[in-house]
Amino acid sequence: MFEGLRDRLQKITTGFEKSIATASAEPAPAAPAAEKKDPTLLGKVRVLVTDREFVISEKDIEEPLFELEMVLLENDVALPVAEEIIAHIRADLTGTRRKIGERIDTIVISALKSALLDVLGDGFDLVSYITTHERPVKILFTGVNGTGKTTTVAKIGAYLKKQGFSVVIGAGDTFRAGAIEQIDVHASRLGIRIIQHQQGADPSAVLFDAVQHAEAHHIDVVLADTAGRFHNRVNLMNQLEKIRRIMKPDLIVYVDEAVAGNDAVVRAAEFEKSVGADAVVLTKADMDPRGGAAISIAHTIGKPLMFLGTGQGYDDIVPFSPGKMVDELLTEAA
Ligand SMILES: Nc1nc2c(ncn2[C@@H]2O[C@H](COP(=O)(O)OP(=O)(O)O)[C@@H](O)[C@H]2O)c(=O)[nH]1
Ligand SMILES: [Mg+2]
Repeated sequence: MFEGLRDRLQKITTGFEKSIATASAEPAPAAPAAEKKDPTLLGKVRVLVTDREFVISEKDIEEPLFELEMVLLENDVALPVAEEIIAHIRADLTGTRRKIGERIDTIVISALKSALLDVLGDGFDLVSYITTHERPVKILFTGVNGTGKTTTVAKIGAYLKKQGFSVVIGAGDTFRAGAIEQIDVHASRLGIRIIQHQQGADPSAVLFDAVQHAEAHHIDVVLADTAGRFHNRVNLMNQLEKIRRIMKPDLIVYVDEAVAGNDAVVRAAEFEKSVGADAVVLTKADMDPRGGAAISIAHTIGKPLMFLGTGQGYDDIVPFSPGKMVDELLTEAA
């Protein structure tokens, strides 16, 4: 996951190392330690020799920062997000006093970490959401075709079952041939109850039934699969609006694939504007060497990333953790 970006980030921290090391050949003016009043000559010598520090200036890091921005953009990080990361690191590093012998990569990595954490947001803890909300919690999954919605519904069903919740799935993709069978196969493998109608039926009616079933049987969570659609296809978007009015989801989850990079971010923003989204799942992170979508999506649309899909098996889903993502990207470099 994200190995291409990780390799490049590793090289970048070396770039900072070189650039700052060159700049350090010139001692910085008056470091605070040197300003300590020490009347003795011995004291003055000690200050000069052991407390010599260098101040990192904006100029010293200009080149590696530019290089870093290029790396971020080449790895599909959205431009405004890349700019924000760079500004954050520049502000963090400029004026930093560095003692002779102190490792620069430690300073750079910690600035990069805090910049990444800043844009990654907090994630979304679905288990605690369900625990603290009235049941059934109704979750509507939406997004374009083929990105992994149906698989994600099955994976989240399996995940929630393992966490001790009861689950019902609503087969709301009545549009595509084979879609009902697909989710039906997942549900029966996982031992999850599914509510389905015929192909071509009104998806709002199916999902309404799924909610009623959950209410009647005190089921904790309704997971609603839907047909893929583009935000600019008026009919399908109207249909989604109808589903929203009838099913009254507690959460709308936008699903897209990490491998789509910036396209996923742009589409997520469009969906957020038209039907709304409360959280995002990015699938196929296992096939994404770049990581740009995962880095940019939450900050761009202002909604948290909830899960990453990491493969085709039911267990291949992980709650998104900003800390883990940053470690994943900077592990080799740390
Ligand atoms: N490698 C990988 N493949 C995935 C992941 N999630 C879904 N897929 C695959 O993507 C394809 C489309 O998934 P599907 O759930 O049918 O997408 P939908 O059209 O949005 O419902 C299937 O072949 C899935 O197995 C994932 O996290 N990693
Ligand atoms: Mg589907």
